[in-house]
Amino acid sequence: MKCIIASDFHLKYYETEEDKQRRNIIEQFLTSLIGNTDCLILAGDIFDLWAEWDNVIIKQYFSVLNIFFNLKKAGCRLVFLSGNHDFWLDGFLSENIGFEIYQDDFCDTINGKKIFVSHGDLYTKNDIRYQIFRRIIRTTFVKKIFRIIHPDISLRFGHLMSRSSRSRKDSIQLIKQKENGLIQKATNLSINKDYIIMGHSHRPLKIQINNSVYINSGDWIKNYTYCIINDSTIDLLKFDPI
Ligand SMILES: [Mn+2]
Repeated sequence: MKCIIASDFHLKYYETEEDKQRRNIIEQFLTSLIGNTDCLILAGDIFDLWAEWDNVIIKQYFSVLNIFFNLKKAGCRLVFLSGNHDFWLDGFLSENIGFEIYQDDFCDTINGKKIFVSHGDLYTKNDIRYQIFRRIIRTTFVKKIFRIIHPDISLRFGHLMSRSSRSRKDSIQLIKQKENGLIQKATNLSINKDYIIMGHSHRPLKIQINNSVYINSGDWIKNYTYCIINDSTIDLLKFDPI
């Protein structure tokens, strides 16, 4: 059984030329999986922002959503874990495309190996303020407020929010601290999991912890990396576009 795990595409709805090129590479990658992949697990921050209304989805995501739909039609199991950018999921991905949706963690046994997948934002550090913020922003109440406003206006606002959070450059020390939080979580899990996979740090990594393997799936802004489970092996690979 072939299982692919990827995270942090950060697909945008207001695209620069660079974003378009990135999306082309991501679409090439996803298309290459159709018909030869049994399971695709998306481990968060696939969309730079996800929102949907009773009758509306974001049209700029159409081409990628179409590839997911074709993957599903070709018999691929689809799993979607929310990240810290795409959590207001309201049924489109599950009902119209066929994703299984998970808000925090995903555990399963694949090829006889116990796997744990999570985006990672919950585990970067012991940050109570973030955990409270995370809980509040995911409530139906906040989601409804965002949805009351016309999509063209609320999405512009969402774009500004996402841009300002990105322009806040984290220091090397903070990045290291985040990465260490993920490794710490992986170490705790290594007692009863074979493969532990997370994203969020945007820094691809594969290390052995006790008898387990911890992989960080990296990102599709700089690294274009993904994780593959084939038979009884796990690997971290880089996608080479044509
Ligand atoms: Mn993230």
